[in-house]
Amino acid sequence: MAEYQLYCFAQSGNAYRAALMLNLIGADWTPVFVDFFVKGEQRSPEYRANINEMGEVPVLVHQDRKLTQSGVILTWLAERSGKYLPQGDEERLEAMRWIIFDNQKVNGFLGPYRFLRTFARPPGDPKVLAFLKGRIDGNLAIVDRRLASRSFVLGERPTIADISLTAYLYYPAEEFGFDIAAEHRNIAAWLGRMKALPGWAHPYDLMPGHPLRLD
Ligand SMILES: N[C@@H](CCC(=O)N[C@@H](CS)C(=O)NCC(=O)O)C(=O)O
Repeated sequence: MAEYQLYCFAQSGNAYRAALMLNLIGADWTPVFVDFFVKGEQRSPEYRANINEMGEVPVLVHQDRKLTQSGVILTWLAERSGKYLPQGDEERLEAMRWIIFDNQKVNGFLGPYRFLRTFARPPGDPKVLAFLKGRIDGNLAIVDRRLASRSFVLGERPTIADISLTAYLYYPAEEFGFDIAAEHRNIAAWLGRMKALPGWAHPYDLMPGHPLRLD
Protein backbone atom coordinates (compact mmCIF):
# COMPACT_ATOMS: atom_id res chain seq x y z
CA MET A 1 0.00 0.00 0.00
CA ALA A 2 1.18 3.52 -0.80
CA GLU A 3 2.37 5.69 2.11
CA TYR A 4 -0.37 8.29 1.53
CA GLN A 5 -3.95 7.94 0.27
CA LEU A 6 -5.76 11.00 -1.07
CA TYR A 7 -9.57 11.08 -1.35
CA CYS A 8 -10.19 13.17 -4.45
CA PHE A 9 -11.69 13.43 -7.93
CA ALA A 10 -10.31 14.90 -11.16
CA GLN A 11 -12.54 18.00 -11.36
CA SER A 12 -11.72 19.19 -7.83
CA GLY A 13 -9.23 22.04 -7.74
CA ASN A 14 -9.42 21.92 -3.94
CA ALA A 15 -8.13 18.34 -4.05
CA TYR A 16 -5.62 19.23 -6.79
CA ARG A 17 -3.70 21.39 -4.30
CA ALA A 18 -2.97 18.28 -2.20
CA ALA A 19 -2.39 15.97 -5.20
CA LEU A 20 0.05 18.42 -6.76
CA MET A 21 1.94 18.85 -3.47
CA LEU A 22 2.27 15.07 -3.08
CA ASN A 23 3.65 14.81 -6.60
CA LEU A 24 6.01 17.78 -6.22
CA ILE A 25 7.56 16.36 -3.05
CA GLY A 26 7.91 12.94 -4.71
CA ALA A 27 5.64 11.21 -2.18
CA ASP A 28 4.47 7.62 -2.54
CA TRP A 29 0.72 8.25 -2.82
CA THR A 30 -2.39 6.84 -4.38
CA PRO A 31 -5.73 8.54 -5.15
CA VAL A 32 -8.99 7.18 -3.72
CA PHE A 33 -11.84 8.14 -6.06
CA VAL A 34 -14.81 9.94 -4.50
CA ASP A 35 -17.91 9.91 -6.73
CA PHE A 36 -18.96 13.51 -6.23
CA PHE A 37 -21.09 14.02 -9.35
CA VAL A 38 -23.24 10.89 -9.70
CA LYS A 39 -23.52 9.45 -6.18
CA GLY A 40 -22.70 12.56 -4.13
CA GLU A 41 -20.63 10.16 -2.02
CA GLN A 42 -19.09 12.98 0.06
CA ARG A 43 -22.55 13.79 1.45
CA SER A 44 -23.39 10.25 2.54
CA PRO A 45 -23.69 9.47 6.27
CA GLU A 46 -20.93 6.85 5.87
CA TYR A 47 -18.50 9.37 4.37
CA ARG A 48 -19.27 11.91 7.08
CA ALA A 49 -18.92 9.33 9.82
CA ASN A 50 -15.80 7.58 8.57
CA ILE A 51 -13.91 9.88 6.18
CA ASN A 52 -14.68 13.56 6.78
CA GLU A 53 -17.38 15.07 8.99
CA MET A 54 -17.23 18.20 6.80
CA GLY A 55 -18.40 16.18 3.77
CA GLU A 56 -15.56 17.33 1.51
CA VAL A 57 -12.52 16.29 -0.46
CA PRO A 58 -9.55 16.43 -0.18
CA VAL A 59 -8.86 14.03 2.66
CA LEU A 60 -5.29 12.85 3.17
CA VAL A 61 -4.69 9.58 5.01
CA HIS A 62 -1.31 8.70 6.45
CA GLN A 63 -1.26 5.66 8.74
CA ASP A 64 -3.68 6.51 11.57
CA ARG A 65 -3.83 10.19 10.69
CA LYS A 66 -6.58 11.73 8.59
CA LEU A 67 -6.25 15.36 7.51
CA THR A 68 -8.77 17.58 5.74
CA GLN A 69 -8.74 21.18 4.44
CA SER A 70 -6.13 21.63 1.71
CA GLY A 71 -4.38 24.42 3.66
CA VAL A 72 -3.84 22.08 6.61
CA ILE A 73 -2.69 19.27 4.31
CA LEU A 74 -0.23 21.55 2.50
CA THR A 75 1.16 22.86 5.79
CA TRP A 76 1.60 19.39 7.25
CA LEU A 77 3.24 17.96 4.10
CA ALA A 78 5.60 20.96 3.87
CA GLU A 79 6.61 20.59 7.52
CA ARG A 80 7.07 16.84 7.14
CA SER A 81 9.05 16.94 3.90
CA GLY A 82 10.82 20.29 4.39
CA LYS A 83 9.79 21.16 0.81
CA TYR A 84 7.83 24.24 -0.31
CA LEU A 85 7.99 25.27 3.35
CA PRO A 86 7.80 28.98 4.19
CA GLN A 87 10.96 29.92 6.14
CA GLY A 88 10.66 31.76 9.45
CA ASP A 89 7.75 33.49 11.17
CA GLU A 90 7.23 36.24 8.59
CA GLU A 91 6.99 33.82 5.65
CA ARG A 92 4.86 31.36 7.62
CA LEU A 93 2.28 34.03 8.40
CA GLU A 94 2.46 35.47 4.90
CA ALA A 95 1.82 32.00 3.40
CA MET A 96 -1.16 31.53 5.71
CA ARG A 97 -2.51 34.94 4.67
CA TRP A 98 -2.45 33.99 0.98
CA ILE A 99 -3.81 30.50 1.57
CA ILE A 100 -6.81 31.91 3.45
CA PHE A 101 -7.39 34.60 0.80
CA ASP A 102 -7.17 31.92 -1.88
CA ASN A 103 -9.56 29.52 -0.10
CA GLN A 104 -12.12 32.22 0.49
CA LYS A 105 -11.89 34.60 -2.42
CA VAL A 106 -9.84 33.35 -5.35
CA ASN A 107 -10.35 29.63 -5.90
CA GLY A 108 -13.09 29.75 -3.26
CA PHE A 109 -15.20 31.65 -5.85
CA LEU A 110 -13.70 30.13 -8.99
CA GLY A 111 -14.59 26.54 -8.03
CA PRO A 112 -18.31 27.18 -7.41
CA TYR A 113 -18.48 29.46 -10.48
CA ARG A 114 -17.12 26.72 -12.77
CA PHE A 115 -19.35 24.12 -11.10
CA LEU A 116 -22.55 26.18 -11.48
CA ARG A 117 -21.70 27.21 -15.04
CA THR A 118 -20.45 23.93 -16.47
CA PHE A 119 -21.38 20.91 -14.34
CA ALA A 120 -24.58 21.73 -12.41
CA ARG A 121 -27.92 20.53 -13.78
CA PRO A 122 -29.77 22.83 -14.10
CA PRO A 123 -26.97 25.42 -14.44
CA GLY A 124 -26.68 28.16 -11.84
CA ASP A 125 -28.79 31.33 -11.75
CA PRO A 126 -27.22 33.94 -14.10
CA LYS A 127 -27.42 36.55 -11.31
CA VAL A 128 -25.38 34.35 -8.99
CA LEU A 129 -22.88 33.68 -11.77
CA ALA A 130 -22.57 37.40 -12.51
CA PHE A 131 -21.93 38.14 -8.81
CA LEU A 132 -19.24 35.47 -8.59
CA LYS A 133 -17.61 36.54 -11.87
CA GLY A 134 -17.26 40.12 -10.62
CA ARG A 135 -15.56 38.94 -7.42
CA ILE A 136 -13.32 36.52 -9.35
CA ASP A 137 -12.13 39.22 -11.77
CA GLY A 138 -11.28 41.55 -8.89
CA ASN A 139 -9.48 38.91 -6.85
CA LEU A 140 -7.49 37.48 -9.78
CA ALA A 141 -6.36 41.04 -10.46
CA ILE A 142 -5.04 41.22 -6.88
CA VAL A 143 -3.02 38.02 -7.40
CA ASP A 144 -1.82 39.27 -10.80
CA ARG A 145 -0.58 42.51 -9.22
CA ARG A 146 1.21 40.55 -6.49
CA LEU A 147 3.03 38.51 -9.14
CA ALA A 148 4.09 41.55 -11.18
CA SER A 149 7.17 42.11 -9.02
CA ARG A 150 8.10 38.59 -7.86
CA SER A 151 8.43 35.14 -9.40
CA PHE A 152 6.30 33.40 -6.77
CA VAL A 153 3.73 34.52 -4.20
CA LEU A 154 6.24 34.97 -1.35
CA GLY A 155 9.26 35.94 -3.43
CA GLU A 156 11.74 34.09 -5.59
CA ARG A 157 11.07 30.59 -4.20
CA PRO A 158 7.87 28.55 -4.64
CA THR A 159 6.02 27.61 -1.43
CA ILE A 160 2.71 26.09 -0.40
CA ALA A 161 1.08 29.50 -1.00
CA ASP A 162 1.75 29.02 -4.73
CA ILE A 163 0.54 25.43 -4.68
CA SER A 164 -2.69 26.49 -2.99
CA LEU A 165 -3.34 29.24 -5.53
CA THR A 166 -2.94 26.94 -8.54
CA ALA A 167 -6.07 24.98 -7.49
CA TYR A 168 -8.43 25.62 -10.44
CA LEU A 169 -6.11 27.65 -12.66
CA TYR A 170 -4.93 24.87 -14.99
CA TYR A 171 -8.41 23.62 -15.94
CA PRO A 172 -9.47 24.34 -19.54
CA ALA A 173 -10.70 27.87 -20.34
CA GLU A 174 -13.93 26.40 -21.85
CA GLU A 175 -14.91 25.21 -18.36
CA PHE A 176 -14.89 28.83 -17.11
CA GLY A 177 -16.04 30.57 -20.26
CA PHE A 178 -13.09 32.96 -20.00
CA ASP A 179 -9.33 32.58 -20.32
CA ILE A 180 -7.63 33.35 -16.99
CA ALA A 181 -4.10 33.25 -18.42
CA ALA A 182 -4.95 35.47 -21.39
CA GLU A 183 -6.57 38.07 -19.12
CA HIS A 184 -3.86 38.05 -16.43
CA ARG A 185 -0.36 38.09 -17.89
CA ASN A 186 1.58 37.82 -14.60
CA ILE A 187 -0.56 34.87 -13.52
CA ALA A 188 0.12 33.26 -16.92
CA ALA A 189 3.90 33.61 -16.51
CA TRP A 190 3.73 32.28 -12.93
CA LEU A 191 1.61 29.29 -14.03
CA GLY A 192 4.39 28.54 -16.53
CA ARG A 193 7.00 28.66 -13.76
CA MET A 194 4.92 26.33 -11.57
CA LYS A 195 4.43 23.96 -14.49
CA ALA A 196 8.21 23.72 -14.93
CA LEU A 197 8.71 22.34 -11.38
CA PRO A 198 9.81 18.67 -11.36
CA GLY A 199 6.77 16.50 -10.57
CA TRP A 200 4.18 18.97 -11.88
CA ALA A 201 1.19 17.28 -13.53
CA HIS A 202 -2.19 18.46 -14.78
CA PRO A 203 -5.18 17.76 -12.49
CA TYR A 204 -6.82 15.57 -15.14
CA ASP A 205 -3.67 13.41 -15.22
CA LEU A 206 -3.23 13.23 -11.44
CA MET A 207 -6.68 12.38 -10.13
CA PRO A 208 -9.33 9.85 -11.25
CA GLY A 209 -12.69 10.67 -12.88
CA HIS A 210 -11.84 12.45 -16.13
CA PRO A 211 -13.53 12.58 -18.57
CA LEU A 212 -16.66 13.09 -16.51
CA ARG A 213 -19.52 10.65 -17.12
CA LEU A 214 -22.78 11.77 -15.63
CA ASP A 215 -24.74 8.52 -16.28
N1 LIG B 1 -11.55 24.78 1.87
C1 LIG B 1 -11.67 23.39 1.48
C2 LIG B 1 -12.67 23.26 0.35
C3 LIG B 1 -12.98 21.80 0.03
C4 LIG B 1 -14.18 21.69 -0.90
O1 LIG B 1 -15.07 22.57 -0.96
N2 LIG B 1 -14.26 20.57 -1.64
C5 LIG B 1 -15.40 20.34 -2.51
C6 LIG B 1 -14.98 19.63 -3.80
S1 LIG B 1 -14.09 20.67 -4.87
C7 LIG B 1 -16.35 19.40 -1.81
O2 LIG B 1 -15.96 18.33 -1.41
N3 LIG B 1 -17.64 19.83 -1.64
C8 LIG B 1 -18.61 19.02 -1.02
C9 LIG B 1 -20.03 19.28 -1.46
O3 LIG B 1 -20.26 20.27 -2.13
O4 LIG B 1 -20.89 18.47 -1.15
C10 LIG B 1 -10.29 22.87 1.08
O5 LIG B 1 -9.49 23.67 0.57
O6 LIG B 1 -9.99 21.68 1.30
